[in-house]
Amino acid sequence: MEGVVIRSTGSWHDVLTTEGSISCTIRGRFRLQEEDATNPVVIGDRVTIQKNVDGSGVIVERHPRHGKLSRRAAGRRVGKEHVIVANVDEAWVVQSVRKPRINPGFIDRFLVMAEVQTIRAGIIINKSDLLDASAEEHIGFFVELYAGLGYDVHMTSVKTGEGVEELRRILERGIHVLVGPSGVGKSSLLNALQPDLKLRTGGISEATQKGKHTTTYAELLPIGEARPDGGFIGDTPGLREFGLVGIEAAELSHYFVELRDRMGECRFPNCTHDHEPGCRIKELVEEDQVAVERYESYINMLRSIQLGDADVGR
Ligand SMILES: Nc1nc2c(ncn2[C@@H]2O[C@H](COP(=O)(O)OP(=O)(O)O)[C@@H](O)[C@H]2O)c(=O)[nH]1
Ligand SMILES: [Mg+2]
Ligand SMILES: [Zn+2]
Repeated sequence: MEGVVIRSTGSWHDVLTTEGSISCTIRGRFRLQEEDATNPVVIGDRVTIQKNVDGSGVIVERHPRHGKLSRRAAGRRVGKEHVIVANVDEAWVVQSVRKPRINPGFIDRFLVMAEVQTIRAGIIINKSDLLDASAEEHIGFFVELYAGLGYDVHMTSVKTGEGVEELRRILERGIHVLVGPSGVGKSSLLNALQPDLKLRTGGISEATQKGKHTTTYAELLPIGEARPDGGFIGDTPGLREFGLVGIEAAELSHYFVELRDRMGECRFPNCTHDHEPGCRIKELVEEDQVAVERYESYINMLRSIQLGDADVGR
């Protein structure tokens, strides 16, 4: 029997099958297909199970993964990765028009993370009901910028319902993750998409929210009908601290889609597009062919990497 791991609490894994959810352990001598990863089974994994007479189950095989979302393993063991959600089809960064205002640095770090992990990425800009004339211009600029780079961009409002149905049609297929700072409306959006989730929203200051109300185990929340081949949103404490797995300063520009194909035009092959003479990327910024906002994000991330502090998602 096959299914998808929808909850993981350490030694027990809930596997959603066509017969419902089954609590499973992992077979003792479970063979790891990827021995450089720290965890054998995570939410999103497609697995084969055997049912026990008492109704529980045993995971006997993990199917090959695609689109996994990982972070560096604790202790910075080089090369070791810690997968937090498997088989991610699309990762979304959630921002809001105002309260809090859009943070392009956050978006760009997230997009780099998605490019590193070769996961399709999208941007949700919530609270479109708060658009006024000045915000319209500012937000419109970023919508065009990111859509022009090839990312999916959606404007939504939980208050008016704008864009919510459209988003539901996307999220009810495949495995998705939502990442975003506190207060942008992630929980409100999920409640609007799936009212039976009843997630807590707003009203708590960011400082007090940190200790309380934290997800303590990893879970896939179904969007629409709960079926093994249905749509899910990954919800895990690990999402708050994922980072760039072993990324080097000299390769950072590979993960900026508009820089990727132009780097060969710099004088030095290992150009970091910072201080080097003959840098074509800096010319492109001056010629307005590369957005200065993206270049600034690039330089900020370059500094983080050079300082050994390359975590994103905070
Ligand atoms: N005006 C407006 N407020 C919203 C919208 N979505 C959420 N909010 C409010 O924003 C605050 C934070 O929402 P919440 O869902 O808790 O954000 P989270 O921290 O990202 O989960 C709450 O007071 C919500 O009522 C929206 O589309 N428009
Ligand atoms: Mg929330
Ligand atoms: Zn350069």
